[in-house]
Amino acid sequence: MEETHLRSEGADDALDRLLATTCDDLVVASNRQPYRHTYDDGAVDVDRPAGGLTAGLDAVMRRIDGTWVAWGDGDADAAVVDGDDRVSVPPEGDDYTLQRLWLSEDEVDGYYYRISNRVLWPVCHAALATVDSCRDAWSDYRRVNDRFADAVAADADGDDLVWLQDYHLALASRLVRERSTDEPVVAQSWHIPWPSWDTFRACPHREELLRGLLGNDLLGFHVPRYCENFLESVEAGLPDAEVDAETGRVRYDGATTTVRAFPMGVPVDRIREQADSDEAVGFWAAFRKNRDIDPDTRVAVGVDRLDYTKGIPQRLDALEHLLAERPRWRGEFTYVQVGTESRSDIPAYRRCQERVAERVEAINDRFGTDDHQPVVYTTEMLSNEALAGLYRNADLAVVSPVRDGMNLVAQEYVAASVDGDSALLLSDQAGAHDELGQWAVTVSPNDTTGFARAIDEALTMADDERRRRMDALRAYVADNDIESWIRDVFGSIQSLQAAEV
Ligand code: GDG
Repeated sequence: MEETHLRSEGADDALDRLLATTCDDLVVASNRQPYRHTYDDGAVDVDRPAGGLTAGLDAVMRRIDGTWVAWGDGDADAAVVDGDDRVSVPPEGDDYTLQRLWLSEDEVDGYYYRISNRVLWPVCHAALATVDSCRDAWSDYRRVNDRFADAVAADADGDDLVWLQDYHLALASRLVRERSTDEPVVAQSWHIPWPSWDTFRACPHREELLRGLLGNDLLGFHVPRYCENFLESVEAGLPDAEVDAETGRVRYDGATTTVRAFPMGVPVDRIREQADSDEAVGFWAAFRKNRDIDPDTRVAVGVDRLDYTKGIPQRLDALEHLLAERPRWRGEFTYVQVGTESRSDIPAYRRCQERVAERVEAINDRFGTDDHQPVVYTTEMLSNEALAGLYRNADLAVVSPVRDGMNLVAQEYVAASVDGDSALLLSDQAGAHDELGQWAVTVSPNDTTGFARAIDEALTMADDERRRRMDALRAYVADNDIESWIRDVFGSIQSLQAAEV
């Protein structure tokens, strides 16, 4: 295949070579866009990807001159696109094309707020009591997937690769296939858990979702357990499908989908640099001073979107139990919670925000003094450098979702722990635990007593044991970073292509 779009080739850069030899062109589609234009005092401003998935994919797109299709949700987005709704990004580099889709208010409500976030999110996180009935919203979800598929198919030729992201686009791969005259390879990464069939069967749209996802040539989940759950769901939910659990292949409607696990990683080198930066040092010094965090106290940190799956109230219960049962930590221990606002239009999220604020206040009322607040809470969105400074200076990270996928915060914390002397507490309900659990201190998020004991254990762990575990975590996270994830996905696509020849 031609290497027409290779940008930065270096002898040692195997990733560039892999990207260039896998496809002529790459078309990525996701709900969230990598750059968002907004008005600020009449001038146009650009928001950039803060972290996680979008930043990782942006780095790939900058290496290939591809197209990224996404919902244009910025108030100045329409002002900067050309006649075909395209804009070159990043603004200073013109490295690739961002193709924007405009969604009506009704479409945003039905596709994004209702089906994506009030049906699929709770179903996949096994929070069935939170699933909304969502009446006629399914037609919006279908229509928006259709519009994404139209945009993608218009851009993708036979030698191209279409890479769909996440649960917002579950129907898109089949629709792309129906619309494409050539046959691009279609892959999809699912970034949240896939539940057992016994849970998934509660989804009102289960058959259409399974059929939609089987339009992919390659379907990636975070860990092998989610692949097994998906294959089990296909077997039970689509009697016409032939499932080979050994190879992870499904034959359905004349085509084959390969199902694989790709545990997602984080940009380790960049996070290490951020943790070492002057801004990180400055942030931590100022934050500690402004929030009265005594330099002699031990510090734990939690960083989460304010989402009911992240288990923040349960974590605060455990912290309160710790302070009640182990008085030695009163005045000697500070827990910093960064809780960024998320999906506030949804009642379950507003309840989560209120509950977190109430629990923080109750603990500080009970155990706080004039000199010391045991819980420091901020809803401010921190810069990546500030976040890395916080991670680096915390003795402990508490990552305790009631259900979660790869949880990037756990990995970012490890990457930023450049001094190697901190500890990670990790919920056994996170997919990340399948990978990192052997070196973390494991918690069961709803077991308040055991959770409090685990925090105490992490705080009192012998130095050499803590270092041994953190060294192993750091090595794992460095070996399995975001580039390695992308290499694995593209490597699998190449294997599929080779098998077809
Ligand atoms: C979903 C899945 C899966 C948060 N506050 C700030 C900030 N963040 C960044 C973190 C991290 C990201 O947000 C959160 O990522 P998580 O993985 O922890 O959680 P979800 O948002 O639920 O992500 C998850 C992920 O998709 C990717 O596949 O791993 O399982 O649920 O990157 O750093 N970043 C900055 N300031 C903040 O205040 N800069």
